[in-house]
Amino acid sequence: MMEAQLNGLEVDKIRSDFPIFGRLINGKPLAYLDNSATSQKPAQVIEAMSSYYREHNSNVHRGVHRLSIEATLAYEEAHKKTAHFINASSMEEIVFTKNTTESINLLAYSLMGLLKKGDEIVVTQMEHHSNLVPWQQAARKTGARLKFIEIGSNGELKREGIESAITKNTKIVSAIHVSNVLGTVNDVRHIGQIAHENGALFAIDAAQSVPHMPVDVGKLGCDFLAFSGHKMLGPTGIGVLFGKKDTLGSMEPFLYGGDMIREVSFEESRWNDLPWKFEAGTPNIAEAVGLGAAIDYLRGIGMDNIESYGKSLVRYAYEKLSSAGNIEIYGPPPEKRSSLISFNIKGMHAHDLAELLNAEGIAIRGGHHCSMPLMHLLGITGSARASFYLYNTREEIDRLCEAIGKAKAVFKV
Ligand code: C6P
Repeated sequence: MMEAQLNGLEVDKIRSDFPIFGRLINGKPLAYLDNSATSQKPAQVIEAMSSYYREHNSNVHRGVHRLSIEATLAYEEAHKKTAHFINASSMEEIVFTKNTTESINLLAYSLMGLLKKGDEIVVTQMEHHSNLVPWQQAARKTGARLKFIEIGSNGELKREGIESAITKNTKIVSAIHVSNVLGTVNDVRHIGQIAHENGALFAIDAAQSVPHMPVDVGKLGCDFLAFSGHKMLGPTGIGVLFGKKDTLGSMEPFLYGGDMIREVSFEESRWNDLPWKFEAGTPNIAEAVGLGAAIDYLRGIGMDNIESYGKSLVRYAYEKLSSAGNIEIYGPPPEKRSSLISFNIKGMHAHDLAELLNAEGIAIRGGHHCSMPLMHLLGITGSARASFYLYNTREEIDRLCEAIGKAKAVFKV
């Protein structure tokens, strides 16, 4: 099948790199369709982390002995790979954190000093809690006002809403790139232009875009970009905050302590160079190595190929699900979305559906997807969500649709 081909590589071959696909769930082959929550990990990532612990384990930036030098080189190499992956100018622009959530918290804390009463922070109405709650807190603590770019009925941001929300009083604009609920791919480049015309800093929550499409921070024109390793074949416990060198350089650190300092006296301290100024304490070294291996894997396949394969899967799923009947699909048409679909079967709770699908070996997510205000706007408390990645197949989507049919029969809807 044409679409099972990815840059000349069989999806079967890709699947064979992922040990978890050897598992049966309730006696059925695993159909893992919960990739927006977290992705599965190829043997190459697992092996890179295991080999780091078996052969190179030590602390970084602290020793002159052989293992410490090897660990430091591996850790710094992971920063360099990440910089190259998103086209940052150097590893100084790559701060490792725990995840997207921590990256955005770092930003909100560090930028709080810029804010005062009368200033504005602008986000969109489709933010994940990670790009909403930290800014709510920053606004509350500084007296700044939090404003929202509105969503239209098509699940896209209103073009005129961008221009009306961002004003000369706006100091920070932080926008989600790809919605984890609607799948909408936002024109973040345009939002960034308007932010900069008004003298504001511009940040992107790229948790759902970096794993699925080529992302180039130069082309997007952002000051900051946050994402998580675990959604892009990497391990949990490693996230990224990209920041432009000059901007990061002028910001206050978020956490204080070891490794982030250059010099300390009893009275005061001076900060280390970038990015270490923002990486206090012993970092997640093996996880950084794992992220580097995930990036190698993704680059080996090609982000363009991954994006087009994801689009072909979502188009197929959208068409099949739309014709299923008694279903409500949220968000824009497939050509305007990334590789995920949220939906509800009328008369069935999303959790009931997720449980019935689990009995068939199919993993989807049901719930509010950490986006309660968006759920409120949609007039629902939750949805089912199927999200795809490079190892998924049309056959798994067929299984999803068949299992939904069975679930509807059980619920008589
Ligand atoms: N969304 C989902 O199932 P963390 O947990 O920090 O790695 O990522 C947070 C996050 C931030 N922004 C967006 C757009 C996201 O989708 C997520 C994570 C998962 O949708 C878990 S709630």
